[in-house]
Amino acid sequence: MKQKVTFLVVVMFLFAWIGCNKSSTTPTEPDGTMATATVTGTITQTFTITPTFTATHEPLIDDCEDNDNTDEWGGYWVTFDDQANAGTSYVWPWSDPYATSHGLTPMLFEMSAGGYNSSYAAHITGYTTSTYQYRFIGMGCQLTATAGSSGGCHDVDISNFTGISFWAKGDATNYIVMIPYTPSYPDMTCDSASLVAYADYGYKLTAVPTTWTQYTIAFTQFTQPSWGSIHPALTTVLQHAKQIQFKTDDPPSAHDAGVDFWVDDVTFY
Ligand SMILES: [Ca+2]
Ligand SMILES: [Ca+2]
Repeated sequence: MKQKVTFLVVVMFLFAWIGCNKSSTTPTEPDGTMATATVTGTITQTFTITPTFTATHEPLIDDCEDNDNTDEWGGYWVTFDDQANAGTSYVWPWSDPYATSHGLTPMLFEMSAGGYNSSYAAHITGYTTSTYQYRFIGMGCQLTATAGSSGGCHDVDISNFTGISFWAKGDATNYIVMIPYTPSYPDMTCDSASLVAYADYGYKLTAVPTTWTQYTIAFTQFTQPSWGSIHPALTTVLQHAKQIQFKTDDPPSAHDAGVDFWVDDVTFY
């Protein structure tokens, strides 16, 4: 933006005799007329503002090698379970609801030793129980620092990427990678329910092998479950992404005996 401001300032000094100040004098011209001072100036200001609000991210979400609970996009790794559905499924690292309901101090996500060709990876263990019919546990990597904060809940537009790639290993059961669609800033009820009644876009990872396996999934391969009744465009969901989730998938009972799921080198492409 360029703005040119020109000021023409004309100041006329008029001195009036008030009568009480006998020492004051009135400037006069040689011919005796009252003096008039004229000041003329030009002020030119030129400035340019270049917007820098377009955040650019490297595609890598996390290779987990710094062994902390945050990813390269500034978000947090988290776990979740069906405690909020009155379920009793268990995930390690603990979900906050599990810790709270058991009188435990909530724990930060911990990476596990033994990544894909590397030192660390994200890993969950645990089990599901039939207490909640649609039982589940899972983990997610948030894509903004405030994605899980009720005072922030900022999303990010990932629609410029083609898809997501990662290495995973499991226990020969089914998991699903999902992009939850939840309210985001400036809607401050952002911790409320899913915008699609939990029928999120996802891609099923069938019988995840017990050895590291690479998955490369175009977003166009993500679909909503057949029972979903709310169908936003995939692009809309990608434009308001807050988290990538990895969750146990049908059949639910398959995970009652135990869960062992790893993921590493999570990246968009
Ligand atoms: Ca790693
Ligand atoms: Ca990290």
